[in-house]
Amino acid sequence: MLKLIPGPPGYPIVGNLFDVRDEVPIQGLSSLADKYGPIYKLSFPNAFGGYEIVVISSVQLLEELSDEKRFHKVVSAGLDQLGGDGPQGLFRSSSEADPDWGQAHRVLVPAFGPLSIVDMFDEMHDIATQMILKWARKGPDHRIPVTEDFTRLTLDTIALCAMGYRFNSFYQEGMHPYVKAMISALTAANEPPSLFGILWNRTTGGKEKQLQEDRITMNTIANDVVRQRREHPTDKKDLLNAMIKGKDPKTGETMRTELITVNMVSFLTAGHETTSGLLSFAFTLLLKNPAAYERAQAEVDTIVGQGRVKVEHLKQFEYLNAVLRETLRLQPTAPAFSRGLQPGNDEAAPSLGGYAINRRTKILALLPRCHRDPEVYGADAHEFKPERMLDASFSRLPRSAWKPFGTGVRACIGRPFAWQEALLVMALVLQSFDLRLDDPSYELRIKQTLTIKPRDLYMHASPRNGMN
Ligand code: MNH
Repeated sequence: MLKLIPGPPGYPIVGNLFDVRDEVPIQGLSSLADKYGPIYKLSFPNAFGGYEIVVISSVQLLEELSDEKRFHKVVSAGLDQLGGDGPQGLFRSSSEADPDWGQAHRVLVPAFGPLSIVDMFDEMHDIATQMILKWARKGPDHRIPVTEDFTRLTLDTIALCAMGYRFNSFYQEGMHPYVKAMISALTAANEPPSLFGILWNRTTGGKEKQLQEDRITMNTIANDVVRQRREHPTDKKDLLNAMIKGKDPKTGETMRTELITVNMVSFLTAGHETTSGLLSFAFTLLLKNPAAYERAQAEVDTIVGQGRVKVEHLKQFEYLNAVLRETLRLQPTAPAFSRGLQPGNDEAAPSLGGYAINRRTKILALLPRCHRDPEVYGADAHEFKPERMLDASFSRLPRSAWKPFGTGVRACIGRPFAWQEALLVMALVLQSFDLRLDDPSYELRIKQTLTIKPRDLYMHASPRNGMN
């Protein structure tokens, strides 16, 4: 006999709308988990029959949800709004059966593989050095807006590595029109839906027009870059050339321009916010935990000394690796992902964890909770302890204990890219500066757009001796 999923009662017409209207949506969802447990249900009735979201918060449930035979990715409302009509990029494709997803996946998996990423190291180093120089020039009294500077860094890095394009964010106060449009689109997409929107199955808070304009701006600029590359071919090893030249091993076909453009836009978007958040959280957590900070800096000093950070160094950074893993455990910057029943799943009575679900149920894996499951991580699950993420213990964790990059065939394609970039930047910053918080009593607060970042975080950087 399948059990019924508990959940807040809700109201007529609006259902549970008011239960999730938190300024930081994942915090609202987490409080509900405190009240209703590791699996609960929210309902949103509307003129089209409505939908149901089931929120899960334990490693065991996440393990079951990760079964690719039974479940697959479904596109959540937040992601859906970013898109628009026309072909879908990798990220937003609603089905693995979509031939556009299949083609882009097969063409891009090698381009995102560890070997190709190593080729991007020098360009990553170029942009990271721009940030280091800026901090050094501004000196120790400068109040570094941490999340803003890391966002400049990650955005410039993905644009340069993906398509040889320089936004030069460290050399200007104003924003590039692409960046302006992208921020505006991300803000609009994050607007909570109005009551009207819920009733009419529209997920944006009346920002349709704004989103439309922003999408056109981004597409036009990206399309222009693709066109210019086609007119002036290069042999640069980047994602754009991989898409222009790559033949789908299954069909032998190359990607059409429209699809290349839409994927380019999705890399620029998916490829910067999460990594910027990761770096911001990593430094916050280190600054709040001086012993970990010292161990991380000592590792860089031992392995690199005062010379140039090289790609060969990265795999020796065992402790930095653990710091990044532990950061994404506590603060998974893409804090949730959605799955639903696999179309081919013909279970007569679909279920999850012994609870009844239905064909259209969206299941949300609430990562900050799953990642702090006391069954797996113990009573100190809320504490920052990179030691528990060193290879020896990391490899012994249950498979679904750490899923900041999602799961299955739709897991993050940019993981090796993000990891190389984050390790390099950590090493360069720790090698070059002694850091301190602007407000020594800063307590971590969270700001959520689609991703999460620390709010109001400022620090100071004093150049260390022998900086180069
Ligand atoms: Mn990324 C998918 C997290 C960096 C490009 N990414 C995902 C998913 C998660 C995720 C979670 C799965 C989402 C879902 O199931 O709905 N990504 C991250 C994190 C970082 C990150 C935490 C950095 C830290 N991602 C990057 C970078 C790029 C990128 C960098 C590009 C350069 N991610 C993608 C793409 C997908 C994805 C593309 C979609 C893959 C697919 O659906 O086939």
